[in-house]
Amino acid sequence: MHAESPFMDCTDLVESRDRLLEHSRQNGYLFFPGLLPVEPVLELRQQVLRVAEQHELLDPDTDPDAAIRREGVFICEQDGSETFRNFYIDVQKLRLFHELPHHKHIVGVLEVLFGDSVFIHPRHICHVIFPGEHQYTTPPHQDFHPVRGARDTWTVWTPLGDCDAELGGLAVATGSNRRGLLENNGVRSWQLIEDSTEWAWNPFKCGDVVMFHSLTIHRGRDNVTDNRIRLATSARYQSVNEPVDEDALSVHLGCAKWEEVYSEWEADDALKYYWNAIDMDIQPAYHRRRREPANR
Ligand SMILES: O=C(O)CCC(=O)C(=O)O
Repeated sequence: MHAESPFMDCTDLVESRDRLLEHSRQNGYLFFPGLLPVEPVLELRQQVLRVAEQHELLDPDTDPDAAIRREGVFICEQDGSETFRNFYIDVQKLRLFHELPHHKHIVGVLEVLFGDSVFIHPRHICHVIFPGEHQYTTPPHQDFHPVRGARDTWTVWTPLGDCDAELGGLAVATGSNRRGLLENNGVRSWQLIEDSTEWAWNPFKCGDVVMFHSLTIHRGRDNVTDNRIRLATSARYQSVNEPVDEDALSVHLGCAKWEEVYSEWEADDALKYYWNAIDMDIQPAYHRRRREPANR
């Protein structure tokens, strides 16, 4: 049984880069309650739930905003189903899903952390976690394995709405970044998770965000509700002066091409292909070179 304690509120650390760096090196995460205004987060939640409704994933007799799954329905990223894929492509088409990770409150923190201009990977993840089937709960892992590129890449995990204990959320192994890059399967199977590991976690309010380093071990927590779907997003950030893996510039899971994602956006939308205007060191895709599935 591993110990669990709440995240430390890092809001005041942003005033001093030294203190922010010290906390991030020691603990591997930064937690900011209420960093984002509630409105755009709730708006994105509603948009994702409208898409879920269109794909007949929600209980037709309840308010879509309550995120109650249709009885008997379970989908997840790993199940390889057409239902998941078609739904997920429509989520990826939402402009706000790609805009929210650019919020100035997130980028402002990371500018202080990196002491440099921030590059926002365009490949964003929407976590749509149905209740039950806990064999699909995201196991412990370090994001460097799927993401590659710069080691000082940070993930920002944003719950779309309040996330209580039953919905689960995300837990971070405090200080695990200091263990360096570990063998992936050993971490995912829990073999390399030390008994002394302290997991940081607490219920989240809408607007809270947790950020963690690419070497920080983290995991999803089981959604043990009867019927509620957990929604969250992950976005990755790094200095513009560090290398980025080519795959980080593609649509998550390779589920679509950018042309399809952008098909209903305004023709001159500045968010489209914004990374092409940034001079970066783009490394050939690590996983494609090794013929491994990636795109996380
Ligand atoms: O939201 C979740 O359940 C897991 C998220 C996660 O592990 C990740 O983004 O790497």
